[in-house]
Formats: sequence, C-alpha cells, structure tokens
Amino acid sequence: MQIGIVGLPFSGKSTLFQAITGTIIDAHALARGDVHHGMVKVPDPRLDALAVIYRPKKTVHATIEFVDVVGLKKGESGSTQFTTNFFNNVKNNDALVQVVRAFANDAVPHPDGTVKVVRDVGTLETEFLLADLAIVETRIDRLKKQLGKAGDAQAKLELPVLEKCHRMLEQEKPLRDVEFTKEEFAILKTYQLLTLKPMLIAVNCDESQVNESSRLVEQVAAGKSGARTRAVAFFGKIDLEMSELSAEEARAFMGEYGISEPAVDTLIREAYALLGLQSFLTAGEDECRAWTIRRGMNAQESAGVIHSDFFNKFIRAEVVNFTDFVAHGGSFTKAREAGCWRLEGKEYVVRDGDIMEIRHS
Ligand SMILES: Nc1nc2c(ncn2[C@@H]2O[C@H](COP(=O)(O)OP(=O)(O)O)[C@@H](O)[C@H]2O)c(=O)[nH]1
Ligand SMILES: [Mg+2]
Repeated sequence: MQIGIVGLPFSGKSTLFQAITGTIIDAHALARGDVHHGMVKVPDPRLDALAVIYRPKKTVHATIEFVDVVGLKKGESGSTQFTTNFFNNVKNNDALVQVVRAFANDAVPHPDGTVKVVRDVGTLETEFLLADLAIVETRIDRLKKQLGKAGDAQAKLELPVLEKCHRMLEQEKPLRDVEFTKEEFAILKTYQLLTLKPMLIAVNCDESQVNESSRLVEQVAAGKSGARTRAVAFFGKIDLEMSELSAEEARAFMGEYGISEPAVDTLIREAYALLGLQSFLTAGEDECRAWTIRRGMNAQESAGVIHSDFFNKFIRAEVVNFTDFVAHGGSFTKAREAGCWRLEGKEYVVRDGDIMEIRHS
C-alpha cells in the first residue's frame, strides 16, 4: 500500500513528506525534485496507552508508505506542465494526498501567481479527469472493435463499465465518488485510473491561519460528498519544525499554539483510513503492537497477519475493546471478570482498536 503526495509545484509536498517521515532531504535533492519514498508510522494514542501500562521492550506502530511524487514542472509560459512522467508516478499509488497551498509567503512563487485553494484543487482534478478520459476512450474504441468476433466475452463485460466511467468523467465527476459494484471495481483496477483513487486533500496553512484552517478545509471539501474524498488541514512549516523536536519539546511547542497533537498525525490517520485500513492491537511485556488489517477482515485472517501459523492453526481470539482493556489495567483476566472479554471464532469481523490474543493449536 502506497500513498502518493501530489500537488502543484511549491505547495509544500516535500515539506509534508519530511514532516511525516522525520527525514530531512538536502537542498540539492529538493531542487532536483527526486522521487522520495518513506515509511511512516501511523500515530496511535491507543498504542501509546498500552506502552504506558506494559512498559514493553518494543512498541511497534503500523506503517504506511508515502511517496513524494514529482514530474510536475513550471512550464515555459509560466503555467504548470503535467508531464507523462508525472502521470506515471501518480498511477502507481493506492491513494493520493493532494497538497494545496494556503500559506502566504512572498519568497515562494505560486505557479499561477496567486494563492487560491479551491482553484488549485480544481486545476489538478481537471488534469486527472482528462487523463482518465483519454485512457477510457482509447480502451472503449479498442473493445468495440472486438465485439462480434470470437472471444469477445471480456469486451462485453468491460464495455458497460467503461461507458459508465465515460459518462461520469464527461460530467466532470471523479470516479472515486461514483458507486461501483465489486465486479466493476475488479475490472477497473487494471486501468489505474487517477480519479478512482481515494483522495485526501491536505490544505497547507501558515501558523497565522490556525483559526482559519477549518474554514479553508470546508471550502475545498464543498460539493465533494463521496466517502473516498476527504480534506484536512496541516501546517507545513510548524509540522516540519515539530518533527525535529523531542517529544517533550513538541508538547511545549503545541501548548504555545493551543493544539493537542501535530496536524500531520491526523493527516496520516485519515490517509490510513482512506485506504480502508485499520489496526488491531496486541499487548505484552515484550512487545505492544498495532497490526494493519483491511476493514472487514475476520479474526482468522487478522491472526494470519501476525503469523501464517496463527491463520492455519487458529482456534479462537480473545477480544477486549480498547477502552475496557485500559479500564481494567490492561489485563485480559480482569476484563474477563468484569464481563467485557469475548472469545470469538474465525468469522468474527475485527474492529478498529480491538485488543486481541490469538489462541492456536
Ligand atoms: N511560510 C510557509 N512556507 C512553506 C510552508 N510549506 C512549505 N513552505 C515553503 O514553500 C517552499 C516549497 O515547499 P516544498 O515543500 O519544497 O514544495 P513542493 O514543491 O510542493 O515539494 C519551500 O521554500 C518551503 O519552505 C508553510 O506552511 N508556510
Ligand atoms: Mg518537492
């Protein structure tokens, strides 16, 4: 699973990438605009709470991969150029974070001269819609030629799905906001359509915009009601500075700004959820850990994420929800005595934040 950070030049993509990966990219690499990959810890206050109770040797967060996507250039005429290279870099991602600039900084040029969040979201969206339209039209033409010939079953299956996409794209509707059946999704998967990817719009605000940020988020989110589009704010400059501080210094820093956690922490969790991912937790003195599963995975499949033996030899899962677990001192026994412990079978659909212990043969 990989999330691509996209957006216009100088919107703050590399700033965000550095803040969430905790790496510093040197100025030359930034100027060259290299593609950067990084594994990012999914911040999880529940895991932190378990670590306080257990004081384990190791605390392991869930991780997701982020990519600082490049390929967008400022063109000769001053406008933004959407290169083939850019679309190829975008295509490989499972979800996208679109960084939109809201911060004012005279030292940083805006490719279109002024800072306007809604316009910029539209600029990228239009390019993605056109790119998808081109792919869909080419494919429809090709499939139509196969109709009536031997072995045209696949074409008959794919054509209505692509025509549905075509209608939507012509109405400027991104495919992520369209309802598709499982079968339709399976067909569309191979095309790597850009507007089908879940999208998190990330509005990059200045420290002076702390109070304004939720209004900006509402503006960019207006009219985007689909479950696969979300919007959040972050504070590129502050978030990057904060990522370089110790935990204690960061707390003091946040106190000054009156914030309870770095905005990028929320952003990472939103991106994780947008991918359809969630975590269950295991607790012990050796290790407290968040394990990544897809929403809807059952207890046996989830056990298999820990170890394939746990899948093959699964008997039952002991489950306590996070709040109950902590309320009972992080003890399965005490939770059991209090009646909030459950023994679940294979088919139990695991919930986000379940604390589990797998019983296997
Ligand atoms: N004032 C201010 N400057 C920022 C912010 N985020 C990024 N910048 C600056 O904007 C410039 C472009 O940022 P960068 O992350 O390299 O943009 P990219 O081209 O999208 O990767 C850099 O000089 C950053 O320091 C922010 O939130 N506030
Ligand atoms: Mg960059």
